Amino acid sequence: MAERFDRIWHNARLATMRADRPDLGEIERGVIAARGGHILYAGGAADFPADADAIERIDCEGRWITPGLVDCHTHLVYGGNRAHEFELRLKGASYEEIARAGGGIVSTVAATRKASEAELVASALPRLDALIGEGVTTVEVKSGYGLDAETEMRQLSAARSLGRHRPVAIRTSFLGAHALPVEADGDKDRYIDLVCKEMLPAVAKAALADAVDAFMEGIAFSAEQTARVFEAARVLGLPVKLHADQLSNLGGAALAAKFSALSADHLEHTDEAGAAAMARAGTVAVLLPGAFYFIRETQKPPVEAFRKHGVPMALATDCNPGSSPLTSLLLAMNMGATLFRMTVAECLAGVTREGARALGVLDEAGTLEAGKWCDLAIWDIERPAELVYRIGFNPLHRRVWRGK
Ligand code: DI6
Ligand code: FE
Repeated sequence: MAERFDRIWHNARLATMRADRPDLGEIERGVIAARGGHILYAGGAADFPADADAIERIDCEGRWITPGLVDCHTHLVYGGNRAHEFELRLKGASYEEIARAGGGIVSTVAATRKASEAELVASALPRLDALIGEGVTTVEVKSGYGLDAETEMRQLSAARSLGRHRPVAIRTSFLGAHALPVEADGDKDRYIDLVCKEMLPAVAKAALADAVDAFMEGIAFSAEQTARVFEAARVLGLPVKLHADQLSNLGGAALAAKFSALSADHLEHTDEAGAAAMARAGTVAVLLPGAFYFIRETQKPPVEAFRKHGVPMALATDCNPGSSPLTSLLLAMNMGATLFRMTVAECLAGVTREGARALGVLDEAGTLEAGKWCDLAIWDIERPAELVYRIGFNPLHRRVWRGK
């Protein structure tokens, strides 16, 4: 007996992004069939029954379909903004100077602590809508602007509730080790104790985080302090990620690899040994060209070493008020290509398959394959390179989340 589908998209060109196919895994005459929010078939029209039964059949008129995009690194939920710091930077101050002078992350912490959960949600929604408007269907959101248990949990809870306000999958990361709060009085070790012994267990108990992140940097935390956070995460069974080697090389990539991190992110100052360690551990390199651009970094991440060692590369917005006020994953792709010389295939994989891998959700998202969620982006383009090539133009025709 023939099965009945909820929806069939036909007359489409597919960029399946399947890892077992070359380039984009393109299918020229493609069909996607879904039921219950999942893809049941994504492949050539020739291998799909022309008379298949469906509640709705959608003629894509030759448009391209990619997997729904994945923004695997954002700080979408925060209070206030830092336009004023931007002005200071235009007068000559550097990102690190502002941070050391008590601005930077801790100024966003003050604004976030003052905001209610409803206010945090309300201010994040326009940013989320900008991402969604470009075909994003999965977004990672970090805490890290609370730096006390109560505010970190409020931030994570606001992040989770974004997924109830909009049709989008939200993954959360606890980033208590993002910066030292003012009340810690310069004592980083004691604050890390608090992160490991109080904040993280409370976050885990409330099931508010899917992963644990840290900022390992001169202006943030050391390798030893980061390792303590990762040990605590391991005890609680939570996967880890790391802001690594963004402003200097403290060996962040290697440390992330040592803890089998899902991803190491930024990586401008990573060396080849770090890349090799990541390859062995299967840790994804999440490249964030928006931050590179916005803080006018000149050291580029070692893309050639990642290629040589076979490190999967993802691309994300790093949307945050200080170093990357970016809410366009399409622009992040253009920057990945223009600034880091990533290829079109690498950029597209970076915002789909590899973004999903960096979140540990590759079994349910990131490619057009039977069994995964039916999250699609349907584009008014002639060739996939247009998604990377244009600047400030959005060719999204339709977005589908879980089959709708
Ligand atoms: N690296 C970054 O680029 C962001 N956080 C981090 O650890 C910056 C966050 C901010 O400046 O508010
Ligand atoms: Fe970040």
